[in-house]
Amino acid sequence: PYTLAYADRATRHKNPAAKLLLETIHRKRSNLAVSVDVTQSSDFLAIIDAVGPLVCLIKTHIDILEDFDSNLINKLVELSKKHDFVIFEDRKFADIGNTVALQYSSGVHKIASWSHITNAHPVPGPSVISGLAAVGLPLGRGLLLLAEMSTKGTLARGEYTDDAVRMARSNSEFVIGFIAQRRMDGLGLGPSEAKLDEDFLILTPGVGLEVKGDAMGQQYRTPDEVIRQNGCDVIIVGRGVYGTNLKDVEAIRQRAERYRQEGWDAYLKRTQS
Ligand code: UP6
Repeated sequence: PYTLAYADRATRHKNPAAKLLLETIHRKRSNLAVSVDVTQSSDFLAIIDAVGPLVCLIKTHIDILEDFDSNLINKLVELSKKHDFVIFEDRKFADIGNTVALQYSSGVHKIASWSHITNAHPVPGPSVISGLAAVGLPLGRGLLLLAEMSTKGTLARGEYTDDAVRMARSNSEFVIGFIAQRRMDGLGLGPSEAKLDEDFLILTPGVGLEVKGDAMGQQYRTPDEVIRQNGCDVIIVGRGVYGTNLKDVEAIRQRAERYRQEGWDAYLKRTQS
């Protein structure tokens, strides 16, 4: 198993966003990221305020908010300071370098100005990384590549996943890890093969305790499967935490605590066995 401790990795990591995430995980005893995929700002902020103390990271899809304004970003950043969490805008960039640089820096959302971490599909090739790095690196940001997806029938597998790892290796100043379903051992991300100066984070969506999937191709595994059995670093949970009644923030908080506990126990089991 992959036994390196978050705390040790935090001291060694050179990218500021990755370092902050590893430190936050260690400090809060939480490898839980909550994905707040709701369309109203009031729900968005209330959910983040409720789960904030329990998470290492809040994942956003800022473009689904119907009443977005720049003041919302001020409130999100305030909450990230109040509750000590990292922000990850799940933008899934996938265009030519020039376009992604503009999408990342500009428009109404100005993602680079507030999101510590964002992600990109490897499909355009290395230029998607250089385009985003031109904006994000000077700001101390980090990028995740989507090496695999949680969905049924995903095309991100095999050679595509291997190439994503190679692209990351050639750009490891800015690329801090992957959205993936497992630690890709055969590719040198495991404990035996890993170079000492290399540390990629594995953030994993498709996590649920109650159901195995949804009606639109999503597939869920448990925190134990993801963290202990597959060596991932962070569980990303959306509907499993915020559920269907967005007003019941106490129930949302309780579900977040359950995922935090299960994710942390799975990490302890992995690293202490
Ligand atoms: N996400 C996945 N699978 C991927 C990549 N990203 O589910 O391979 C994102 C979705 C959603 C969240 O865009 O925001 O993770 C999962 O939400 P859920 O827990 O409600 O299914």
